[in-house]
Amino acid sequence: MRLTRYFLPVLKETPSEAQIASHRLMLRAGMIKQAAAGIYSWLPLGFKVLRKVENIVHEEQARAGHIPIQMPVLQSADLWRESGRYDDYGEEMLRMKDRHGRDMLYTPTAEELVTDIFRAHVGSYKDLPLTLYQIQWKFRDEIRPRFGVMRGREFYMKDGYNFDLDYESAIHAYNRHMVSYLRTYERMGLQAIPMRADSGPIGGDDTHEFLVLAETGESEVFYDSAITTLEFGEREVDFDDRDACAAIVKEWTTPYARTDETHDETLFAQVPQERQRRSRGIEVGQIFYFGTKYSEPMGATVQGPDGKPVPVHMGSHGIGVSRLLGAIIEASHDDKGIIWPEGVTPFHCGIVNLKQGDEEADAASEAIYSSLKALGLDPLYDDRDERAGGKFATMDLIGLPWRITVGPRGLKNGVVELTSRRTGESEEMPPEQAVERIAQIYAPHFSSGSGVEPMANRSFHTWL
Ligand code: 5CA
Repeated sequence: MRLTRYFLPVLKETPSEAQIASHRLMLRAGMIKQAAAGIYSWLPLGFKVLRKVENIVHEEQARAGHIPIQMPVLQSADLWRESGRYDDYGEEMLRMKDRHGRDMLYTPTAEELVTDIFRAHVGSYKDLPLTLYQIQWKFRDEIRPRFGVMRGREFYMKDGYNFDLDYESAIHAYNRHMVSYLRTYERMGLQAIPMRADSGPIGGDDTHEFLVLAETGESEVFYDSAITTLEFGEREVDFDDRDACAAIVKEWTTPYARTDETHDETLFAQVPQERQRRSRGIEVGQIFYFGTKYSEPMGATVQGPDGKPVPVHMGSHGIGVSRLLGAIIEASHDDKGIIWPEGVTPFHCGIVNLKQGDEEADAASEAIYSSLKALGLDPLYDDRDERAGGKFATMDLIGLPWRITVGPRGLKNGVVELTSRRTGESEEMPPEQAVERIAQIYAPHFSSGSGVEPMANRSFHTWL
């Protein structure tokens, strides 16, 4: 993309309504614009990152064997009356009437609707296990929407629902979700710690929240620092292997880690003192096992092996897709702006032409731009006729992890400059070598994993 053709409405001033870095930076970098309290339009740069985060979620759900569907945002109140939640949910639920006077609502979550799909189409235990999920807009009329996309009223969420014959199978589904979430967050450059939590209006006994440690987080957390040394990495997991999944869950749930809702001072005191940490965290996901809470009242049963109908065991599993953008920025920024992890960056690198209009600088920048694109990479070329300082400031603000700087002086010696946004370190090298380096950096991030290939050879949506 050429910056002169793009729509990147960056702000010079710090917006006064933004209290935390991620909100400030998302507004300043032209990623979002508030449409109403807690409701945002996603501008091109923000929308691109949202799609990248969403794509990682889809890929990791596919890896775990979960199946994508799409349910509507507007739902009839009738199903919610069946489960008893229409009255229970309270003022967070946005309610409305259609022209016939029928009660409708904007979905805050979708246990009822997915259970209705299940009971209509699944009749036998032989069709289990089944996990359906969607990534869809939700609405919760939060009393205090704040911190931008972090606590919105309209927000984008991945919600998944497992249907299993018995408790053991449902716990395996719970474990499978925990394992797949660990890898999902790591691919976004985040450490998200599973912590025992409280189930709130979703209900159920077993639940873990995933928290990204950050000063500005809304949850108070208590944990054993040993948990922060765990890394999922490139493990190959057989998601059908119950013991393998359970072992990974054990690894992550053995060190003490709880939110204030379930914190237990006596247990915490058993953690060696030098490893006890109290901090704050951003909740970027939550998994629940709630057994037959919805299947029983809604009659979601299957014929068991003995021919008798049994209510299915269920759980639901959420990821705060839009909130994740805020969490990633909270975890990765500096005074100058955002620092995107390679896994979610909106563009793979920036190209800064220091002297637009100079024949050699223009030609070299164009050559780098087209070589990167030919390799299937997605560069942002700042081809504006602007001062170098202004161009650097924009690049630093929008946080592309790598920048190639092209100027007449370097070109006289046959070099351009490759700069890391994270470390600020620069290296001079011939243009072809800079292109090669960018290609190597991103090779592991392509879906195929086999290196950088021309776009046409890659399947972009491996989850479909
Ligand atoms: N039905 C279950 C799981 S599918 C559910 O709704 N879980 S939840 O309430 O925990 O929400 C899932 C995730 O959505 C949360 O972990 C959080 O990351 C995100 N989320 C919840 N409320 C908001 C909000 N107001 N703004 C942005 N993200 C939110």
